[in-house]
Order: sequence, then C-alpha cells, then structure tokens
Amino acid sequence: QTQNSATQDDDLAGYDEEQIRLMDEVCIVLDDNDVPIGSASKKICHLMENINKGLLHRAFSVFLFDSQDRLLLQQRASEKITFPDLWTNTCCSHPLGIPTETGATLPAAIEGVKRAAQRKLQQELGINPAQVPIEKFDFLTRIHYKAPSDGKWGEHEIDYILFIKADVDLDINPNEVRDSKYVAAQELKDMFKDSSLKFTPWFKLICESMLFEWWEHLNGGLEKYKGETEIRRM
Ligand code: DMA
Ligand code: MN
Repeated sequence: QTQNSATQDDDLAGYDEEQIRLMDEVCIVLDDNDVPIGSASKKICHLMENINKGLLHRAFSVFLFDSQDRLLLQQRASEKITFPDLWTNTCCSHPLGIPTETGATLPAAIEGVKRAAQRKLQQELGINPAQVPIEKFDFLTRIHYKAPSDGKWGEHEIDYILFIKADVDLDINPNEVRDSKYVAAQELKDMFKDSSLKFTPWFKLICESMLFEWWEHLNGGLEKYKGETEIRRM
C-alpha cells in the first residue's frame, strides 16, 4: 500500500475495512457540463472540504421495477461511510475512471454508467448481470445536486438516472445493504409520511420531482422522458 491509500488514512479511522478499501476507487471528475476533466479517489470526491471548493464527480442511480411495477428500495448498510442506514432507490454508485465506464460525450457516457450499474447491482444486491442486460436499461436524465452527509462527508454529483424493468434474484451483500423492499407507488408515498423512516437526499429530490410521473408511464409513454440532454440542476 502506498502512503496515500485510503486504508492508511486518518479521515477514515474507525470505519468498516471493506468500505475504507472502496474509498480507493477512482471517480470521474467533471466540469459543470458533465465533461470529464480528470479523476480522483472516491475519498477525495466525498470530503466536504473538496466539495466546498467545487469538486464534482459522475454518478448513477438505478430504479429497478419488477413485473408488477413495484420499485426495489434498499436501506443502506450501517457500514457505509456516507449516508448510512438511510432508505434509497435500488442502487447507486459511480462509474470508474476506466475506459469501459468513462465517456466524454453523452452516448458514450451513458454506456459507461450502464456498465457500472450492472457491476454494482451484482456487488450490492447479488443480481446476476444476465438478469439485467445492458440493453434493458433506459437512461432518463442527469441531475446535478449537492448534499452533505455529516460534517465531513457528502455528495456533489451529476447523477445519471437509469430505469430497468426486470425480475431478479437477490443475494444481498450485508456490507452494502441492510434491508430491501419492493414497493408500489402508494406504499412509497406512505413511507414518506412515516417520520421514523429516513431517506437519502438524492432519492428525496427525485421523488419530489419526476419519479412518480415517470413511474406512471412505465408501460407506455416513457419514450418522451428518455434521453434528456439538459442537465437538471437541483
Ligand atoms: C453514490 O452512491 C451515488 C449516488 C447517486 C449518491 P453510493 O454512496 O451508494 O456509492 P457506493 O455504493 O459506490 O458507495
Ligand atoms: Mn458520489
């Protein structure tokens, strides 16, 4: 290990070993228009001291629906360094700064995040990639948002929203996911009324804006929402 690796870092002392290791992943650093301008470790990208200086990276959020149109939610594991224990959409993470997951232009970037999504659906939820083939994902839009987690850590991302309709077998990784649940739209609305349940900031933003409208069009009419080129600033 090098001196700079996250495993030897004071910022990360006391956290889960596997989650510390994942802080060495390489994220794609962006300008405000989602053009890659470099790369930086997941740790560097999620420290508020860097975010407050404008550091921005690429991310994705998957919304997976089963054949009954129920959305798969997850509760993040207590081991997560950012936003532990919060309920959120099916799976979120970052495309890595490697050729297969990076793309300078929008079509290539979308292919990159779909590959990353397939990789993380397997790592977090144990979903076989054959059950979530790349061509089944629909790209809807990009959301630019910033949100603190605790004082030290937070998010500042351009987040690619991906929908996929697929019946899948789960084999949950408890280091990533504490609980999971399929919900109908009304059940999710009821969950938001339950003050004992806490949600991630990006999931709240997406629920308060477009999620339920997209969801209504899952089986027809989603075409007009797909492939939006404008970045939604939230
Ligand atoms: C990061 O998700 C991406 C978004 C959209 C917040 P995450 O913290 O779950 O990433 P990872 O699973 O890689 O830790
Ligand atoms: Mn992030």
